[in-house]
Amino acid sequence: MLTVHHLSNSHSHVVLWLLEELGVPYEIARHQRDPLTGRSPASLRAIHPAAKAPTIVDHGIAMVESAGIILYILESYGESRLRPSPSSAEAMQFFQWLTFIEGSAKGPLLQMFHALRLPSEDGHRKICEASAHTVLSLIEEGLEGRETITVGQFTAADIQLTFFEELLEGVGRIDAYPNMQRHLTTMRRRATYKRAEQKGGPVGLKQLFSGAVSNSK
Ligand SMILES: N[C@@H](CCC(=O)N[C@@H](CS)C(=O)NCC(=O)O)C(=O)O
Repeated sequence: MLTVHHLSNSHSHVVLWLLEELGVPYEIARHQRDPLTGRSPASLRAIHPAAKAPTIVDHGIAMVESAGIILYILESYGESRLRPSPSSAEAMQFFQWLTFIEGSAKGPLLQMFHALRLPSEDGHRKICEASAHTVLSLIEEGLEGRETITVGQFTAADIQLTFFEELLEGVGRIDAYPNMQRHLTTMRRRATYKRAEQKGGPVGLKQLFSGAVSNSK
């Protein structure tokens, strides 16, 4: 059976949520963040040297990297659910957004988070804020007039996007992006999102981004 090595209050919530959506049986092995640094513990490093969440083990092999894990689960257990039909316009959107979030958007978001400690007139801070705004605006436009990031269909890309929006909320900037805020609110209402939280613990990134544990991502 597939095992999710679940780090408390982390990106591995998306894997629990995806498995809940698909109704795929899984086991959870729990790992706690270091209470001071927020970093993952040695127990997670023992499973995979990256020591990152999400980590899964299937077929006796440990795997990291959320977009790859999502695609692996869809391909192995999804039976064509939570993704558009192949070779369609929607499939192009789906693959783009699923990979854009961790590939192009998260780096600028985290750089902005660190730069926000600098004075507001600092030049480096301004550059970081501008480059984060560029990628955030693309996602915001992608959600314009839509409930889901792929036209007309809730997909695993919405699950991946939701965690990104939780990061943006944790950084304190989601108010500037109403479409993302609306999407986040809608996604949090899903029964499967709540079930994943019941099993894995709450997702609350504001506290993670505040003060002493700011080095946690
Ligand atoms: N690009 C990776 C990012 C993984 C990542 O940074 N995960 C965070 C949790 S949200 C983590 O493991 N933090 C603890 C640490 O780095 O020690 C992915 O998408 O899986």
